[in-house]
Amino acid sequence: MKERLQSIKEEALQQIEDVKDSKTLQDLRVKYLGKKGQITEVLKGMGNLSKEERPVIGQLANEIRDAITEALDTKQETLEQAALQQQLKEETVDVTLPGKPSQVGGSHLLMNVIRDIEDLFTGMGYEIAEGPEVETDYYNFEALNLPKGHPARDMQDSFYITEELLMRTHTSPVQARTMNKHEGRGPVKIICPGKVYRRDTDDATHSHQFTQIEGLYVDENIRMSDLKGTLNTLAKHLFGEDRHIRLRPSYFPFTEPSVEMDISCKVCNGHGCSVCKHTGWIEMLGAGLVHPNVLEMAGFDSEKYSGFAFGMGPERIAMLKHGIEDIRHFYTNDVRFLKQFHQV
Ligand code: 2NL
Repeated sequence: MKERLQSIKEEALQQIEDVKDSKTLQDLRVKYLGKKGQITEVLKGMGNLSKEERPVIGQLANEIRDAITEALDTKQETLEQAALQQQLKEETVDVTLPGKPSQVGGSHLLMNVIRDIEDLFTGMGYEIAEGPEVETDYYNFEALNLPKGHPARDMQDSFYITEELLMRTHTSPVQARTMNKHEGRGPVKIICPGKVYRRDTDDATHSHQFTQIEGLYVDENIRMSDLKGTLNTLAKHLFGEDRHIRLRPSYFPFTEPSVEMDISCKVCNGHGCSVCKHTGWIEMLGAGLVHPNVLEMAGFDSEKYSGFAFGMGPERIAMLKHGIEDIRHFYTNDVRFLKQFHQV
């Protein structure tokens, strides 16, 4: 019986030693120590032993059971530790790895152009003025020297809401409204950015909705030279110090005299190429001295006050700056187009 117990011990300790997972270890615990386990089986046969042998074998059996129990417990501890280490290793987070980039939006190219121009003019003492996009016939046309029946109204056909209400065709009504608020006292020094609407058929160069920035400076002794200096500063800010400007006579109902400003072509440096249609110049904006009628209607004494005004299209500026060939790119919202100009 002694030998039997000894061999059980040796076999058990060897098997416990070789175990690789806790499931097998649990099976071994049952195999050796369980109710139907091998030690129990041996002890059951103790009835056949002599009185002298019984305590000796009993003690030996206890020792062996304790030894196996301890081996099992130690192994279990070892396996649990190993499992924990493995789990820690697998679940390690490397905080130095780069994170997943999140999609960040950016401002629209037109907003970038508008803000750039706003910054330039606020730096020269201008204020930014805004007004309604649904406008009265009076402010959109009448106050700008475009009475009902004036032929120039045809060039700015609009979307009418009623006979007297329409989507504004330019940002000039904001300037007329601002002048009114000044109750005949200068200076008025503002730029007006915003959306405007025209009843046009959309194509590469026309959009029924587009943006404008207009500027207005009304005070005593404002002259053509003030306008020219301001436009020169604007042109160089937008297109580079090496650009030149020229003013050509033009016509707008709300200015007299009226001019159009060209900027020397950057591609050919004024020598003529396909971009400037071999003229060396590219048309950029319209401007002029505020018509006396417009000043008077807004409550200013046109004998005392004078002013200049100019208007431009941010779409056109952006198209010239970046070589964009179709105005519809601004409004079809293809992110592949828009992303090229994102500013955060
Ligand atoms: C253009 C031309 C222009 C103005 C806008 C203006 C406003 C008032 C009085 C006088 Cl309240 N003038 N605005 C003047 C000349 C030209 O815009 O081609 N814009 C895209």
